[in-house]
Amino acid sequence: MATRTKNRTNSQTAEQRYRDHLTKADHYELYRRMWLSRLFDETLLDFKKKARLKRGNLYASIGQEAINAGTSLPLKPHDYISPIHRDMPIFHFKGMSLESIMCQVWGKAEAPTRGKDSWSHMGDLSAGVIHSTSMLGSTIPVACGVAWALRLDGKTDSCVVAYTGEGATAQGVFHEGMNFAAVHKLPLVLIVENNQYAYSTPTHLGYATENTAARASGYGIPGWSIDGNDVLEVYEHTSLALARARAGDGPSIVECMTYRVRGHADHDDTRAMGYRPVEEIERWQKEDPIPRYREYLIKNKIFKASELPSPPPDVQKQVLDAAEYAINAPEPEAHTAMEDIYDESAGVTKWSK
Ligand SMILES: Cc1ncc(C[n+]2csc(CCOP(=O)(O)OP(=O)(O)O)c2C)c(N)n1
Repeated sequence: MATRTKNRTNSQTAEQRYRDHLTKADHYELYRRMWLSRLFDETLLDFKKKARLKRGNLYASIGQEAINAGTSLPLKPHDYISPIHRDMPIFHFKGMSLESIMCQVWGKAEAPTRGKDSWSHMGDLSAGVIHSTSMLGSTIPVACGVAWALRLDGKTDSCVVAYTGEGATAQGVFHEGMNFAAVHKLPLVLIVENNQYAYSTPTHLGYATENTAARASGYGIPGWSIDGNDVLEVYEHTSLALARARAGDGPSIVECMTYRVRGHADHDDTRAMGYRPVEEIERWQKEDPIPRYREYLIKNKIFKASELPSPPPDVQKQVLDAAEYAINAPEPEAHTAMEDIYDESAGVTKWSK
């Protein structure tokens, strides 16, 4: 695992200098976002256990909260994200309401897909969230397409941040997308959430390079493999990659080394204990990004311990209220099942029996 420089010196690197721009309010926002991510997952897992949520699989990002918070804070409203299944809290940080995300989880009429699809298979272009799908790796060329369109439209200050797991970097389309982005210097930042397992496949069976950031040199672009459980390190490198993209210098890869604390999804939790060494799980639990950051904030006298409740009660209430909102929201009506499927304005004929 990459380690962070403990004592900052005058010879800070370009990416480290971004930390100095953070205000006290920014630090609290990073802390809040990490807790919101944790509570989002824990609340849904609890609701499922209690049968108050009876559908779908839950792909938790527990342990990966530093990535959710650190990559989302530097984004501007006119940027876009191309997220994947473990990024549900980031949909919210990019501008979608927690209520609409919860309605998607419960399949309600108010959900972006109006109950037609599950979990992260949704998007909202008005918030800058590109629709996420199950086709891992294929999200990269789609993100490149959006970045290309931004360029053609002259929107030089807008970037696309695409997320992927380390497993999906082995897909052919991933390579084609990254190569295309590099050749055309597209404003793309790729965040690799390297949580050490692609379902039950460990990294040494997934790639033979030292890490997935090493692939960047094959595309002729910068790649950093960083401590993905250190929210400030994630924030710094995302900020640097975004600055490069906005300046027209093209894409970069930020690989965040982290750990998938639970199974692939909730149905895999028990089995996951079997395919991972217990010592490995315990070692990574000690790297929990939330207490690590809390300790940093207190040690560096940015906050007093009493100012950092764990969890912050207002965040807990926000998540619970949004879940209750979805539970009480109306179910979709049957006739809406065939709506928004075909673009009839483009002459596509509606399916009929
Ligand atoms: C093209 C494709 N192949 C297989 C799958 C099935 N699948 C869903 S998630 C997953 C594991 C992905 O691992 P990784 O990319 O490392 O992300 P993680 O789930 O670990 O965050 C697989 C194999 C899929 N959705 N799409």
